[in-house]
Amino acid sequence: MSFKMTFRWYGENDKITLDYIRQIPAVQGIVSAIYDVPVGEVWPMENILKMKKQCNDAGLTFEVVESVPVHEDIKLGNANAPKLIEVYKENIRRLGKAGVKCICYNFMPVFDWLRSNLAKELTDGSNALAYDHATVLSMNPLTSELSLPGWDASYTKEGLKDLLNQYKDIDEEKLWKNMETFLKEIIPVAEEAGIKMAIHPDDPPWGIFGLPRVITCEENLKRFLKLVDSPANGITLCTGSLGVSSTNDIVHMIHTCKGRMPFVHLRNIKITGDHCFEESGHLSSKGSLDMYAIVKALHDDGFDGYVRPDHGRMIWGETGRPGYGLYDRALGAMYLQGLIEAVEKADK
Ligand code: DNO
Repeated sequence: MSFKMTFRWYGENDKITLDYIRQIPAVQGIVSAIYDVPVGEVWPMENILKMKKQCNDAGLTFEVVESVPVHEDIKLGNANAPKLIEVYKENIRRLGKAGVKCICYNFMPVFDWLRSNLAKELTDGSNALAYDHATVLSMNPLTSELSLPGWDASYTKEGLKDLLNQYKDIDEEKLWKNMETFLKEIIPVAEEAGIKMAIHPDDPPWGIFGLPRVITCEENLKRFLKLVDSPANGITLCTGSLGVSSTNDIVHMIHTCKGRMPFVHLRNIKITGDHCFEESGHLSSKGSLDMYAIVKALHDDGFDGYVRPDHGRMIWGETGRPGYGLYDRALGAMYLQGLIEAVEKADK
């Protein structure tokens, strides 16, 4: 099967259980990670196998890990990097042994995904994550009370200040260099382990707080793929991350990166102004992206990999982890599966 529909699960502490997820008809597999091991440490085999068993017992596969986080020292390329890269390699080997086929990770300095509002009310009464550039520019990461899911809550104010200081000398070119060093080490290990590495684009795809971000546009995706020209060096094509930049043409990117996208996050967004957006429902007509054209482009290029609905709105009174409720992601999975079935059958 070419499109394997998956669903993100945050492990035993996720109030959305595997029993619920298995009831979404389209979903075949789980995307998860070992969450109780600090970044930069080896994941115990026993935890990995336990997760696999939990998924399999629920009738779901466990072939995609999102994420194995990259330690800041690797992105900084400092003296600790070599030993942390060895740890990373060991995690790849272990996941390969457990049958994992794809690892999603990112190379965003300090902050992962960033939003200014975690619950913006939309016109239909649901709420969703949103980003307003002026609000973000006015925030000081050292004093802000804003707690975002992508922010590592374990940073103390001092720790964060120190980290931001270390990045003072890291411009885009240095970040590229450190990324290349990392890839040259890990990709051969991934090849051997039967794993495809899939870097997640920067979200949003522009620099923030003076920190460099490079996985942002088609030209840079091409550059990335050439750093190590192997099928094991791939991209997580996250339509919602790349799509908020009006100069990014997702369908064009899909053709450009053909064969190098083992994992796709299919999510719609609505561009609401210059560098401003909100996360809309998955349906094409609700946002700025043509989800049909995206699914069709993947199919036309012979896509073979994992997809998942991404952030959902909070609907029907649901509360919980922003972007990761059950209902809207389940609607997304079914809508996307409808598009997939249609493009596949139209070809027969
Ligand atoms: C947000 C996600 C990201 C993603 C990481 C991958 O919901 O898409 O946090 O998991 O960036 O490393």
